[in-house]
Amino acid sequence: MGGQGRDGTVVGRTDPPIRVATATDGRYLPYAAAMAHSLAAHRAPATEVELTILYVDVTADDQRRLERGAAGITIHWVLMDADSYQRWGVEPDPLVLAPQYFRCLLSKIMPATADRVIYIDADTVVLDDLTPLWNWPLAGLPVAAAGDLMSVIQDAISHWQELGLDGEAPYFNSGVMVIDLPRWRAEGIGDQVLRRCQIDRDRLLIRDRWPQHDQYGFNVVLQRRWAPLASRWNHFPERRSSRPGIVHFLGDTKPGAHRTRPEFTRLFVDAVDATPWAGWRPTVRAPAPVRR
Ligand SMILES: [Mn+2]
Repeated sequence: MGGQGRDGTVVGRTDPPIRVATATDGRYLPYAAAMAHSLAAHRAPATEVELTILYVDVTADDQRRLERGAAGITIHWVLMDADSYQRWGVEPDPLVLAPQYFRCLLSKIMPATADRVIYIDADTVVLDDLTPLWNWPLAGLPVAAAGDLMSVIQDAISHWQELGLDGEAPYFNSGVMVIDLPRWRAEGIGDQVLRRCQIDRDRLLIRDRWPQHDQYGFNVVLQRRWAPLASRWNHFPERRSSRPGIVHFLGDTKPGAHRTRPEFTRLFVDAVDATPWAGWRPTVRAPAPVRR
């Protein structure tokens, strides 16, 4: 299928479709619904999108409800319970049965013919067509990602020296990743990340406070081996931006939270209210009282 572009050139449909993956459990489902809706609503009409949702604790009824809010894209559901892990040859350690770790299994789950997938966390809204992200140059590296709020390894991993890391190497956020699947398969990157997190399971917090989950393992395994994404593809809602492509409500900056800029909370509200979860709002903690 194709059409005529404004300048008369033939505009083909993207072939293969843009493949996107996300992860959720029952608790995060309204986020996943808002993300899927925003992904469908902001794609260019000629862009075909397939969304694979890695899930646990989501009923068949809720799967159909989510699909109703995301008309125009194809959705595949993949159950991520202990049995599935075992089938994919991954030890179902309770630590890694959480949705944060589901992305580590993507190279086993995506079809063997797929060369790429864009992973996007569920706590996001997509505000643009993903074609530029889909075509992002990886320069032979396994992944492209954007820098985290913690800019370098030594800010996030206190025992970096013990691990033989370079403290000055940049630290990335694993919430949006463009993934080269053949390279992941060849190097067993997902398995390496899971193993690293299991070995260091008691050290996955920054300053004993902010859990890093998979992101810890990715940064240890892929130090200086990731291509930088423009920050507009993983924008943090406490910062200003006139044109973000994806807003990521990470950590304490959930929609409605005190550090989240109101224009980004509004974008989330618009997205979730266009789904069968209309009216749902995250529970956010009030800012900590001033200590006397
Ligand atoms: Mn996130």
